Amino acid sequence: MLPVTERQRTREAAAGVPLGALIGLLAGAAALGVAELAAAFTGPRSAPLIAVGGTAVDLTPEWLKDFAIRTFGTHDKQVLLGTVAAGAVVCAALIGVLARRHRVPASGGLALLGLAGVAAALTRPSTTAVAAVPALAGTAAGVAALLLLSARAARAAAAHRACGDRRGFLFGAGGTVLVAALSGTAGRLLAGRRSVAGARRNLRLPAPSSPAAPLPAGAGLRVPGVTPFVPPGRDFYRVDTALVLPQVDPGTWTLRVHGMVDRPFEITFDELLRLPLLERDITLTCVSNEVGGPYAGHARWLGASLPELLRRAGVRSGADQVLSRSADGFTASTPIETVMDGRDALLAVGMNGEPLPIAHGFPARLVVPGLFGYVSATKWVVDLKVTRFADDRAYWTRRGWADHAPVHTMARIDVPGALKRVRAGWVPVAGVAWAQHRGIAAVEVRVDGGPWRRAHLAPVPNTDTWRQWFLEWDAAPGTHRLEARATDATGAVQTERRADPYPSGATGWHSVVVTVT
Ligand SMILES: Nc1nc2c(c(=O)[nH]1)N[C@H]1C(S)=C(S)[C@@H](COP(=O)(O)O)O[C@H]1N2
Ligand SMILES: [Mo]
Repeated sequence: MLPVTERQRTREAAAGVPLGALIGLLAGAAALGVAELAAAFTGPRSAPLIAVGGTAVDLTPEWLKDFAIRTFGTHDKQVLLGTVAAGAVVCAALIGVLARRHRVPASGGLALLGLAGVAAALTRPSTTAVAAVPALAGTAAGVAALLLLSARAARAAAAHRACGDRRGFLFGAGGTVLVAALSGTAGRLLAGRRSVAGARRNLRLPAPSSPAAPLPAGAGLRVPGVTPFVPPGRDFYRVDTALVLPQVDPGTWTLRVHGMVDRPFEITFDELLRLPLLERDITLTCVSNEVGGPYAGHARWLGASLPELLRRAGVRSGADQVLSRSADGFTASTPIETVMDGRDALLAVGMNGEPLPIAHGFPARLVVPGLFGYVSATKWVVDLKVTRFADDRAYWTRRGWADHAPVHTMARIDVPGALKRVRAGWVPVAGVAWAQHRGIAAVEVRVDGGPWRRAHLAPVPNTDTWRQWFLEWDAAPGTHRLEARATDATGAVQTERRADPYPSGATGWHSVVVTVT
């Protein structure tokens, strides 16, 4: 072997960095591919990146979550998973570079990352010990690939690029890519078979025993730009903590009703469909919605009466909360008093004449008119525990959000849009307003702080839905501020006081500035 000069050594070490990074990335890919395959059997939430991402969601402080929702909106999940993936890429590359010189510490580093994946998977709500398997299997594959590839790369370098040894490395690298790609793809395909999309398609919902009255003619204004009264399913806002959609099979679904009750029971989906089903128009809103924001949606729901189910169980005195739990461990605490006060609280199975979309809770969810979603609208619901606020907290209330969260009276200006330019003359000003279960009695609009003018209100089927409103504005050239406020049917005027969503929902008047030319 030729003597190696200092310069050669430095040059080789530098050249080793990209190769090291490549080795790290290949080992990381093998780890994630094998983990993905294992997760096809143990459930998607046990896949390391998803488990770490889910843990990150749960540990994120409220201010950062607020910022993420505000900045990325409903793309917050993609941004989070992208960040976790980018972190994994950087770690894998660094470990690969380290492995060129120090194989044992590098393997230890990779094993530590794997352990973080194991810890994240095991501490997700509603999991069992098998959730550790994907991260463990992935770590084993990753460490094996790391040791093999760095050993072969070292041998090739030592033999000064003798052809045979370089070939050894290339075979190893090719094999690793193959393992990563095959296991990853197989994992994806197998996981696809867990999808309940087929079960949803085959499901026929029974007719309601209590149908909703037809929507009054004109409930939806035909003003371009105003939200449709019943938005198409894909436009219905979605807010939840699920990084992968829970796939809950109606064939094995049960709902357990227990806790402070005289007669705990469990029902299957077939039994649920045999109960009297109510069809009701109810608008749902999210506590995270900013003034003027998009997190409100309306649907015609089909479901069993929630108070009826609680009466069947026999709520004991002293209980003041229903703690509902979803298949993926999310929980919501709903005041029993509200559920039992005569409003149409539903254990819903249908949305707009179809089974619930998977993203909106298939096969069953709660809907309680008048409460924000986080204290009432548990999707993929599998468990109802009758309890007390003094004893049990829920996912968001544990993080400081309010226990009692009735929706605030809110008017939103849909047209003209903020910062839009409009032609001088008669301009339609229109939008939606909501005060679920109290009802909207008036919407008023003012321009540049002038006198309030009453808007025309579209008819509504009941007090649990949003209401569209409309006004013609004689717009003069210049820049103008439009403000809207609603009055609910108890006579209370929407408060002007600005509040952030945290901890009990945003308040204040929605305003838009427009330029008239
Ligand atoms: N399982 C589960 N259910 C959930 C949530 C969740 O994170 N997980 N989020 C709640 C919140 S905060 C809201 S506003 C509504 C939103 O329902 P949607 O996604 O159908 O619009 O679902 C509620 N139900
Ligand atoms: Mo929400």
